[in-house]
Amino acid sequence: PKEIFLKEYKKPDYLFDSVNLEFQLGEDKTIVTSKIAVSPGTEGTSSPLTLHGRDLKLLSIKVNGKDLKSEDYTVDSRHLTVSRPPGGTFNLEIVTEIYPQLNTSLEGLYKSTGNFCTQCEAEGFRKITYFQDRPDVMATYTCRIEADKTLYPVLLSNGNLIEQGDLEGGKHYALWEDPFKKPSYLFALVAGQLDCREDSFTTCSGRKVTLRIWTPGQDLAKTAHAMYSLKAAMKWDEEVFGLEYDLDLFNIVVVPDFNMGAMENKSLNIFQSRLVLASPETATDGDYAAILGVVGHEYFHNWTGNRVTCRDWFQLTLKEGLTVFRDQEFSSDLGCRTVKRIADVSKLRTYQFPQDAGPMAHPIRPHSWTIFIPGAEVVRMYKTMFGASGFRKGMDLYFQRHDGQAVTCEDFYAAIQEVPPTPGQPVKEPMFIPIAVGLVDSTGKDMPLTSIYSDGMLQSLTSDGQPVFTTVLQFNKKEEEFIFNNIPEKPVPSLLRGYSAPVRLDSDLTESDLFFLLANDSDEFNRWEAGQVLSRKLMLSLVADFQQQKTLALNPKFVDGLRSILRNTSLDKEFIAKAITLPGQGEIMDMMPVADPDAVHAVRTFIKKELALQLKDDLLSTVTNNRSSEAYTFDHDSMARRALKNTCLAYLASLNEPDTTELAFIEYKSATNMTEQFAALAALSQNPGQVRDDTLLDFYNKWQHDYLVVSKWFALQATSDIPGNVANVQKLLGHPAFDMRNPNKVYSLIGGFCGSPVNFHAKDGSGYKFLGEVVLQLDKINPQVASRMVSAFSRWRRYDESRQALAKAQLEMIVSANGLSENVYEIASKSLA
Ligand code: DPP
Ligand code: ZN
Repeated sequence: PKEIFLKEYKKPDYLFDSVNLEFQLGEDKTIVTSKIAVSPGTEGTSSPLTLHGRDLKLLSIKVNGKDLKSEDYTVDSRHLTVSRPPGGTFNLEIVTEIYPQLNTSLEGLYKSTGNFCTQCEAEGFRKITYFQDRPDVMATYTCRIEADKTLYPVLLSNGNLIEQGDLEGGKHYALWEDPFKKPSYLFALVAGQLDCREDSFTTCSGRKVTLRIWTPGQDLAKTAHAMYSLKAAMKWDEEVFGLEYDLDLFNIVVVPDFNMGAMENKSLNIFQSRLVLASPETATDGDYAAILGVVGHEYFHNWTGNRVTCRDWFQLTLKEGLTVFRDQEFSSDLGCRTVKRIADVSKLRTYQFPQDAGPMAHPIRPHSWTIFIPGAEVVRMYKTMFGASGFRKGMDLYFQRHDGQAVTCEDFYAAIQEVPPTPGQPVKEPMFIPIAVGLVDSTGKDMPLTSIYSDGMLQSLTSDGQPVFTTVLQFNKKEEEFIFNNIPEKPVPSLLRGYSAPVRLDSDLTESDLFFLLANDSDEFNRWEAGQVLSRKLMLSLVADFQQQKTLALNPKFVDGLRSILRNTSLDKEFIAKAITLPGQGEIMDMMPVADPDAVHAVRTFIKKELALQLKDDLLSTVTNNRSSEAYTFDHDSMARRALKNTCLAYLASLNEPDTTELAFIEYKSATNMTEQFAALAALSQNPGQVRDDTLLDFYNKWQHDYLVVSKWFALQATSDIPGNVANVQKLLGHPAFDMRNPNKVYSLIGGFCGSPVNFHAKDGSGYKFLGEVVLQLDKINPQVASRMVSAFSRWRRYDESRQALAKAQLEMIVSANGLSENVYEIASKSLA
């Protein structure tokens, strides 16, 4: 397969001014009629018109109402080319036949549990009809849907409902019109038996918007939190960015089978179930937070992605980086900023492959698109450099210039940078790395900062005579010196506050500096980070000991440091939970020249148990003091309480002593919400044995009717570190509740397994063999999902020679398989290259 490179960008030869679609949805086939008003592009008016298309049966093609003669067009498995289009504007009418019932790739039009739905990003629209399926072709659309009224009472598409009515033969129709120009990847259609929760939101200019969340009736009660999230997002975007919703209707549809987390189709967002449906009994705090973030994310795309879209897929970060940044800010404003930042930075650090179908994951091909830039971090640096109001002015200018256009990342940066710097904040070009710094005195207080020398210039840091306590140093060169003036004593520097730039920081801070920052830094993020740096150093040195078969021993200062955090009642409870959590195994392996999963696992387990032993009394009292009999609420304080309690319980249960097991069991039995019930189950299932098996079975029996909870149950077992877990996961593939066609279940069970280092990287290669076989099976069903799974192999060179050979053999087996999809071939072959 040929890769597409950025430098090959060429404007489209033809423009599509309007697109009128008609769908006749049927039980074994669907007929799609597409009428397009075409006009010549700025270049090449006499060129052939080439349209993309896949898995389509062409029934007819007309130009200006007349059937095209067979010598006037060609069709192959990827394209339809009209050899000599008439000069000037013309009408093109194409009729195709498609088979949504057979479409297990979940791209284009397909059926999910009896309902029709679409997924067109990135290149799904070409599986519906022949089209210039690229984001810089923007058109207004109408969509007429015809279907059986009993089977598909609800018919939805983008924009406004213009007309609906009954037809002969038990059918009915609906006609939708979207007044905003959009690329084909934002087209959506839904038809089926759905009920809705309805609410409304009045925008800042007084427009009343109807909000509907559609799902099968039995799940309606579980949509309250998503509706709350949507209204909060609409309000936040007005307040923070001055961005108002632009239509009278906003729909969200829930589908159980969906490749991605969710999709921002204009006014008709489609979500996989777990990112909408929640009740205290069935969803965890993590699920509630994910729903808030993703509902916000998709809504925010209405401006960053839809009104202003990407010129081509190399610009993906233009919409995704910016929109992730926006949803992170939204969640921070509604919850706790420090805790959210810690969670996002951890995600950034442990990002291995997108087992999570969240908005950060972009498994789209061709992969030369997705050179992963942590786009949100780049946007965040701009905000740090220009300040909130400068950044906002830049954003305003961006929308003012580019509304209705398909643009590039450069267009975005140009708008943001054009805004003049605020007085007292001279801006240097090019500005790359903003490092936020504070200096902490010996009593633990921030020193007032008044001025610095840099580049031989004296720069005042005070504004209105008020000293600052954190300043942003802008690094432009390989080496730079900053001299702080008027510093009365030797400070401990607090560097990269709030993780102001996505860099790996090496410093000569001593161990005692780090313990001091852990205990004192006013920047909570850096307080957490000091603990993480200490943990990473500790883990790496113990890994070396383990590899040399030395006895492992824990530094008592480390235990004391964590104890004082645990006892500090002035700290936020969720912060404490994060601060006493060790870095993940992947993070430590990343820091080793040759990743050694066995050593890292042994060391992490050792430290966990040792901490549990030495802090047992504190952990026990924290668990008991953080019980609550109040009904579940989604607010930061309650979530923080549960997070702290659950973290302590996991430590305790790792001891595998009768009293700690009993405690976890009591928590499991008495829990009244999924957050605590699931955490107790997870705590118990750390230790192989009868209690583990019985509790897992009990949980399944309790929740087998709820496929989202069952997915959690799969994930918990899949990610387990218990020895020889591959056999168990293999067995679960055959479990009646597992279904290879449902991406969420695949991500839970197979993705979960690959994300857990000890068993996936089992020395005997059993984990690799398992994945190799599953990928081939999965590829026949859903190439996009299969390609996500195969990417677990992509870092095989990081391991020892014997593991390398085993993983390589699987990759070679995959690339040589017959009938392999391009998606999987691309990732597997690139991994081998
Ligand atoms: N465009 C989609 C989203 O942002 C991709 N998952 O959610
Ligand atoms: Zn997105």
